[in-house]
Amino acid sequence: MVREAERVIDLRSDTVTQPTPAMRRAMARAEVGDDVLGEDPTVQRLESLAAERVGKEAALFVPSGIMANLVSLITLTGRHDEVILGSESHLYTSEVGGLGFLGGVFLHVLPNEPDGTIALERLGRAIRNSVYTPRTRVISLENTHNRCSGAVLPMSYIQQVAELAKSHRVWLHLDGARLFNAAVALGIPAVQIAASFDVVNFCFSKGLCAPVGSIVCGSAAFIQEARRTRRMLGGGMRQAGVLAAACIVALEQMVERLIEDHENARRLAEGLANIPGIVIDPARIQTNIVIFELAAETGWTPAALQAQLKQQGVLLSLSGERLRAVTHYGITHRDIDTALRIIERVMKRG
Ligand code: TLP
Repeated sequence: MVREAERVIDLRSDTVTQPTPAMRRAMARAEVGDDVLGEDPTVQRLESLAAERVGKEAALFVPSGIMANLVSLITLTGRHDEVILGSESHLYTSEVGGLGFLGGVFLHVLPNEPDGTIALERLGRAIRNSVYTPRTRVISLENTHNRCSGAVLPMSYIQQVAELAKSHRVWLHLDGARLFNAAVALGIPAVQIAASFDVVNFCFSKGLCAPVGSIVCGSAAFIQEARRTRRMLGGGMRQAGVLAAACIVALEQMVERLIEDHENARRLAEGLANIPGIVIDPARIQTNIVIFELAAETGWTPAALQAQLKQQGVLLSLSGERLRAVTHYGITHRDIDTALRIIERVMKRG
């Protein structure tokens, strides 16, 4: 088979993005100090900018999204406590069970609906605090929802969960690894989404293109405690300003353009829907993650198709038993059309 892609079209994740030239310049120039001693001015600038963007008092820079989740949830919980979270959440499916292992926290898992929500009645029934049970301390939501094809949680749903959490004196946490994708898709500032949550994490190193870094945002008292948790986990960084400088550029320059990734994802989903044997409802694609299935009669398994496409220069990832394509900075309309042509051609041969 003749290879059509002139270069590799890497749709495995938005984590594969390279830092932009503006980021590299900012990194080279960054003023730095020892951040564990509280002396890195660039990290401090990033933390106040991030806190402001989500309307919280303070923020804490951490190396990764997984550490952001760990720092947040370990800080909010103690012994005998549990966190309620979704069966499809990244926290439950992809973080090596670290919250249980490192935090000694019980993970109370409820089924995610296909739109990334957890049914409200189910949540209401699950909250518990008796002598027989762990004590529910936190509800954790994910927005956008990775394994639910980048679904954006409806604002009305978030508000209802927040009321429920408040009435039971339970904290509400957001794994907002792709919070800005949700905000851009809804056409509202991120602060509006974040307002319902006590603690919000987001990542700079996904669609926003920074090389490294995530952040935890919350009240000043919470962040003070979170700083201890980060240190305990070994996440205190020294001259981290070189990284924070890129994250500042990410926040200032890379948010608005996420709309292009969403358009490309929709274009991809619509094209995939026209390929015989691919099962996808393009109307469900709201952001930059496109998850699809293969009809059994095609004879293709997701892993086999993934391997064949790789040989043709199109890289996809697996999301459970399904295939996943993620659009991001550097992926153009043209790449999407090329990828679609290659997928159609490869599948015909199967
Ligand atoms: N997600 C990665 C993989 O781990 C699957 C990806 O390619 O999508 N929360 C959410 C919702 C995430 O999607 C991810 C990463 C994380 C947390 C963890 O972030 P990192 O990788 O920075 O620790």
